[in-house]
Formats: sequence, C-alpha cells, structure tokens
Amino acid sequence: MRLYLINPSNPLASIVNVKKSRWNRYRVWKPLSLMVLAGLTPPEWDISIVDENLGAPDYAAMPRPDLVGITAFTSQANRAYEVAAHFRRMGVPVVMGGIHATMCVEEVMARVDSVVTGEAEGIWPQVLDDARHGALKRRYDGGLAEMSNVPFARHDLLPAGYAFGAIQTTRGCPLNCSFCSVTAFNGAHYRQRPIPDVVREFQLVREKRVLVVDDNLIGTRPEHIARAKDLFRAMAQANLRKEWVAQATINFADDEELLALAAKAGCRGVFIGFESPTPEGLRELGKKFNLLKGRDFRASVRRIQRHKMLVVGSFIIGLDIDEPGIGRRIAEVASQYGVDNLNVLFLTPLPGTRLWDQMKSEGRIALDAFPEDWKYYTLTFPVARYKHLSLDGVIEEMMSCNRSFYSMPHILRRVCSNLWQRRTPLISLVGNLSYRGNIRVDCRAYENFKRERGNGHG
Ligand code: B12
Ligand code: SF4
Repeated sequence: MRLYLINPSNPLASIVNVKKSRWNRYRVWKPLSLMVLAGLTPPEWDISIVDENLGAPDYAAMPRPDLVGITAFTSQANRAYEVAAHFRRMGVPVVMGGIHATMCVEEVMARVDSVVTGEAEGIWPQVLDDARHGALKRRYDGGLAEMSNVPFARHDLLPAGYAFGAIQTTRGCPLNCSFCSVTAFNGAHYRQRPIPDVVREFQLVREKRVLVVDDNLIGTRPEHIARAKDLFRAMAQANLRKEWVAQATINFADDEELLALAAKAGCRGVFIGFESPTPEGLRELGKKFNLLKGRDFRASVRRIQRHKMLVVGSFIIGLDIDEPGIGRRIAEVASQYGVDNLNVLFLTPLPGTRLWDQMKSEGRIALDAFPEDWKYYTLTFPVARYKHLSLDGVIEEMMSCNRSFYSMPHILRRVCSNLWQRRTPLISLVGNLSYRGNIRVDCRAYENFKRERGNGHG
C-alpha cells in the first residue's frame, strides 16, 4: 500500500524555493505534522512525504498511491484543494487533516474524501485501516492526544537540505490570546511529553540545528517551569550536541537557573511575542500575561541575551487602538527592549479564534472570497478592515516599522552592541541583513496585493 503525505506550498508565504538560493534553506521548516503521521503509520504502508516548499513535484509522473494525506495551515488551503483535486480525478482517495481542516470542516469536506479533525495520534491507524478496506468515513475526530502516545516522528523520511530539524515537547496553551488558534486547537491544558521520549527523539534528528515547535516551551506555572528544567538537565546530560531555537513567553527571563540550563542544553535563541507596545494593546489582544506588574522588558531581554541566546521579538500591527505612527513606535520600542530581530505581522482573523468571531460579527473581514482568499492569510497581508488605518495606511505602517528597525545605522548599532557583549555578532548581522533584504520583496508583494485585491477593502 502506497501512501503520499503532502505539505502544500503557498508561493505568497514561502519565498522559499531552495533551488533558487541556498540561503532559502534557512527559511524552509520541516512539516513535523507529516513526520508524526508517518511515525503513526504501520509498516505495511510505503510512505513518501512530499514537502512542496522544496519544489512541487510532477505528481502525474509519480507512481499511483493508494491513499493521499494532506496537511494545511489556513494559508495553504487553496493549494491543498488543487492537489486533492488532482488525485481525486485519478480515483485516489484523499484525507485532509490539521488546523485548517479542523477549523473549516464543511469547506474541507466538500473537497476531499475524508476529514480528520484534531490531533491524529488516537485515530490515524483506524483511518488507514478503513482506507485499506475501502471503507473510509467522511469524518474522523482525533480529539486531544495522550502525550505518551505521540510517536517518534520519522526524521529519516525527508531529504537532506533543511537547515533545521523539528521536534515537539509540549502541546496546548492556557493563555488563549484572541488572535491565536493554539488554545482552540490544542486546548488550554498544557500537556508535556515524557522527558525520555524527547531526549531519545532529539537523538534521531539528523540536523545539528533544531526548531522546537512548542508554542510555549516552558509553560506558565511553577510545575511547568520545573518540568522544563528537568528536560534541559536531561538534554545536557545526554550530550546531544544540538543547537536549538524555541518559542516562549517573556517569563522565560524570570529564572536565572532556567536560563542557564536552557543554554547548557543547546538553546541559542527564543522567539517571544511582545505583540503590542502598550498595555491597552495587550489587553485588547487578551495577552494579559505580558501585563504582569513590574515587568521590565528591556531587563528581561538582556537577561536572556547574557546566556548567549538571541531574542526575536514579535509584534502585531492593526489593533483597534493602533493609529498612524504605530509602525515607527513599534520599531522604537523593540529597539528599547534590545531585541536582536523584530518580526511584525498584521492582525489577522484566523478561523476558530476569538478575533475571527469578533471581526466577522462586525463585518470587518475584508478578504472573504473563500477559499481563494485564504492564500493571503499568511499574517503578512492586511486581510481585515482596521479601525484607524486604511489599507494604504496599514501597509505604510508595516513598511515604516521595518525600514526604521532595519535601517543600516540601527543594524550596525545592534551588531556592535552584540560584539561588545561578546555574543554572536555574525549571526546578528546575517539575521538583520536578511530581514532588511526582505523589505524590497515585501514592497513588491504589497504593490501586487493592492492591485489584485485592494478593492476588497472598500
Ligand atoms: C512550526 C510552525 C510553523 C512553521 C511551519 C513548519 C511546517 N512546515 O509545518 C513555520 C515557522 C514555517 C510556520 C509558518 C507559519 N505559520 Co505556523 N506554526 C507552527 C506551530 C508553532 C507548530 C506546528 C507544528 O509543527 N506542530 C506539531 C505537529 C505535530 O502538530 P500539528 O501540525 O497540529 O499536526 C497534528 C494535527 O494537526 C494532525 N494533522 C496535521 N496535519 C494532518 C494531516 C492529516 C492527513 C491528518 C490525518 C492529520 C493531520 O495530526 C498531527 C499530529 O497530531 C503552530 C502552532 C501549533 N501548535 O500548531 C503554528 C501555526 C500552525 N502557524 C500558524 C500561522 C498563522 C503561520 C503562518 C501563516 C504565519 C506566521 N508567520 O506564523 C506561516 C505560514 C506558513 C505557510 N507555509 O503557509 C497558525 C495557523 C493557524 C491557521 N488557521 O492556519 C498556528 C496554529 C499558530 C497560531 N498562532 O495560531 N509555522
Ligand atoms: S499567542 Fe502564544 S501565549 Fe497566546 S495563546 Fe497563542 S501560544 Fe498561547
């Protein structure tokens, strides 16, 4: 039995064709969902994982599969449907799962043979068994998995050429920010994989550098932090020789022992959501965690950096309180905090989030010709109507934010201070220049976007 597991590409999200530039390999991340599905698949299936971000293959020239499984974030949904249609025309059954299939079940059911909602661990073997007997059901629900049932992902199945491997150690987030799908999809209960499983799986990752995909690696409560420390101790003890980056909330900086253990276990950088420069903005987004009294973001960032870990700060433009000037304000605040890189995204109503419900009820979802418009749901296009910012205005704020933060004088200042602090000036320089290089690409993308879809914003 032949199984294809496919990660569809979205050219608007992935300027990532590895064949065009070797640097692009630093921007293509492994589709861990499919590697986990492969880990759940019994040996009688011959599995191929196709990551279209490495280049979409000529499916017609490939051997005919018995079953196709497709994953998709919302931004990949269009392409997922094209791929599904191709195989269904050949009479091959297509199953789709992942976040978009879970949040937009009806839309997906109309375009594939079978939809799997939720996490796959508890249900995928049954789906395969039904497929083998020609008895696929229209819909399955995996719910939330027991973390001890998460298998080792098949790190051997994708070709070499990725700069980073991928691994997951926890699922779920109790914070439920209004714009984020994680609590709706993976639940509010913070679930952790057994530490020996994580250490063993790290040893199976082939790449030296690894992305830990957890939404919040250390969690929020004292028992979560204690577990994170135990994990880092076990990783250091296993002498993994891996360098990894992860996502965390700002409380990562609150515990010196945690920071020292993370660095010793191989952590080289963290991605932290600051989201808004003002308390009002944080309240609007429901990110109350960042509002805890007495938090000094600059000191927090510095504490992390002292352990030679880079900090990438993420902010959102387009909040109801955001007015003209917000772009420069975010650039200034990010510089004050001292982050090594800044990642700014447009406030985007993703299906299944509280923000979606709110914007939908207020008639503020501007790009709503679905499924076609899903391709703009990359958080790098303004798809909603923003309270105080027009379409041109919100794009201008994004550009002015990036132009200011990534101006040459600012880059040089950051690299020099990095050098002075004896951290990683070269990585800082390359990271900053690569973000700066993207400004021109973004500018072209926005011009095209305004030409093609700007009228949707009327
Ligand atoms: C790692 C990650 C990335 C990586 C992607 C790597 C990759 N190629 O997969 C990078 C950094 C590139 C990325 C980019 C983006 N991401 Co992202 N990302 C994540 C993150 C943190 C983890 C995903 C992951 O690997 N999980 C581990 C695997 C094992 O879990 P899983 O994917 O959920 O898969 C399980 C089930 O869903 C199911 N399943 C999944 N697929 C299938 C398929 C079948 C057939 C079946 C049966 C089951 C099944 O089974 C799996 C095992 O249980 C999630 C948050 C999250 N917790 O999901 C956000 C998340 C998926 N990203 C999100 C977004 C918005 C984006 C971007 C659009 C914007 C951005 N800048 O972040 C881009 C767009 C990328 C694109 N190509 O279009 C949103 C998606 C929301 C949505 N409705 O689409 C999420 C949920 C975060 C959020 N804050 O809401 N992302
Ligand atoms: S943005 Fe981060 S902290 Fe907020 S709900 Fe999502 S994963 Fe949790």
